[in-house]
Amino acid sequence: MEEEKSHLRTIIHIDIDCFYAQVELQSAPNLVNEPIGIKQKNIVVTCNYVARQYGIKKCMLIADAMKLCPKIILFNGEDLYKYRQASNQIHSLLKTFVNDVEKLGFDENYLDVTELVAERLQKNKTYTNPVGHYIGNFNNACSCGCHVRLVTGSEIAFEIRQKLKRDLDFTSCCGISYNKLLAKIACSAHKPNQQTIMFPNGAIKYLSTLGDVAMIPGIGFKTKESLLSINIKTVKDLQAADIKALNKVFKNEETAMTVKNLSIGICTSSVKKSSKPLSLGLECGAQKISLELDVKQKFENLLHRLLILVEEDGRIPNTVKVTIRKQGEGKIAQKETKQSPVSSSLFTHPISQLKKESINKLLNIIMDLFKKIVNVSRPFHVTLLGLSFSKFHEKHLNSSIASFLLKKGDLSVQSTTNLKSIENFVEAVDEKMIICSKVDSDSEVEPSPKKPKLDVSLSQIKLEEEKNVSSPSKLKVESLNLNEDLELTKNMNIDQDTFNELPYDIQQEIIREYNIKYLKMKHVPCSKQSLITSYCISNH
Ligand code: DCP
Ligand code: MG
Ligand code: MG
Repeated sequence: MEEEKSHLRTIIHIDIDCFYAQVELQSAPNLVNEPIGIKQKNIVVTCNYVARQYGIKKCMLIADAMKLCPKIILFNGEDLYKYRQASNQIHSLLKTFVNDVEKLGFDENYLDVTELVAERLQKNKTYTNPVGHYIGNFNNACSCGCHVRLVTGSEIAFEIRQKLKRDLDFTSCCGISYNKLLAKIACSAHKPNQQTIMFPNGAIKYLSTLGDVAMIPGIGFKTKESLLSINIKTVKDLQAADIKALNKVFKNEETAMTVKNLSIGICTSSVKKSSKPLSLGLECGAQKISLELDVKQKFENLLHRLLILVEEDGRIPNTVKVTIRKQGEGKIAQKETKQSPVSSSLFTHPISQLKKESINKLLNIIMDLFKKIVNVSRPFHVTLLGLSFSKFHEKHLNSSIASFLLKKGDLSVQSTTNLKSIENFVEAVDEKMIICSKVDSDSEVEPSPKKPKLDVSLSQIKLEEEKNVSSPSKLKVESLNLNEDLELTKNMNIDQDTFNELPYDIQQEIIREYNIKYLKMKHVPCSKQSLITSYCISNH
């Protein structure tokens, strides 16, 4: 009875078939029946299902793939721009069905369709058959009524897959169950372009056929190692494991129970609505960078690429951060970071029309930060350069404080950098580029290009265990006197450094309160503040 309470939700897990390959084939539809692969460095990161018939697998060495299928056509997949764009379109389409959509990686999403199912069942009481495949005994229905809910969920999943095909031309797979774990496992049961329901009466048996414990989403490398130490290798072994033995190895009863529960299909994790990342960043690694000119050029490349991400994101960043890995003599290389506020006025939208002067200003800030970490008057050896933007705020440039604070100089610049030239620029970058966008949940982990995947099943596991969330740097913010908001705060009798460390929203709240106070006092101290004041009047 207690178990049945856990069947109340209806969750859909959706995964796009051979994602990168489908994206590439959209611009080469004549190749749809040919074996194609997507390469990053010396690896085929994915391939279409025609190529899979030759035995080619995801993350195979190109040399091995060529042996299996010499006529395979390879696309270069090192620039993630198209994939990221498609990924965002897919996520937006899914959000037209329900609000609660959690993005997992580039091509996977969870949808909690519990309410939608309830609405449909209320309107339409007729009992329908499952759409697609199912695991478990459909005729031996659970007394809690979840069979009917899951069948309704399978209708919704079918509609979603149809819409994805019709609107965005992607085929996909869906798993439908009463929790995230089982929905994800069901999704992989029949591929490609199919869907599967996992009924509760089929879950334990199906899980026992998965083999390696690492096949369970949520069991990562460390957990697998701990389990191996007590000779638990397969899901079946884990299902039969003595909880006392697990308590001993994990030294924590809760963890032991969670791990054991996963093996029998119990998972209480909720679908967390994906939010935008806290920061957007890129890194560029190299054997040796020792000239200031090279550093500047590499930062310029990173900046152009990063601005494309900012454009797609749609928000305006308020802080820029530089990361450097220095190779000291005889010392172990360590990463160092410095950050600085940046003025909103530098970011006009669309970014494609960003003024050259703004880009140069940003580059100067970046180089100043670099020089705070590296003494360029002496020989230096850097092996990694990183750039990120953070402290975002939603853009409403026409009505925001930022637009009132636009500097006259920023408006007078003529030349623009268009997006096409930015893209061309990006192609010229040959070092390993790593997207290091960290998010405030485990929802989006973007695959790094050119990175061999040692174990496909392990890297797929991103549920609870391997949260790799970077905390915002606690480094003191160096004011470069370029942020008008900050200039304003100098009049406000508050500690500048403390103010710099505050999240953007709170900074704005303080400024707003300050101005409201001034309004009450009928005193407007300077022209910039009077602009903010007028903003306050028109918006409150
Ligand atoms: N990817 C990557 N590096 C990895 C794993 C994946 O670059 N180590 C990329 C290529 C894939 C995309 O992420 O197209 C989605 O990963 P999937 O595991 O979902 O693989 P596919 O969508 O390609 O194939 P499938 O049909 O098996 O889902
Ligand atoms: Mg996929
Ligand atoms: Mg996937």
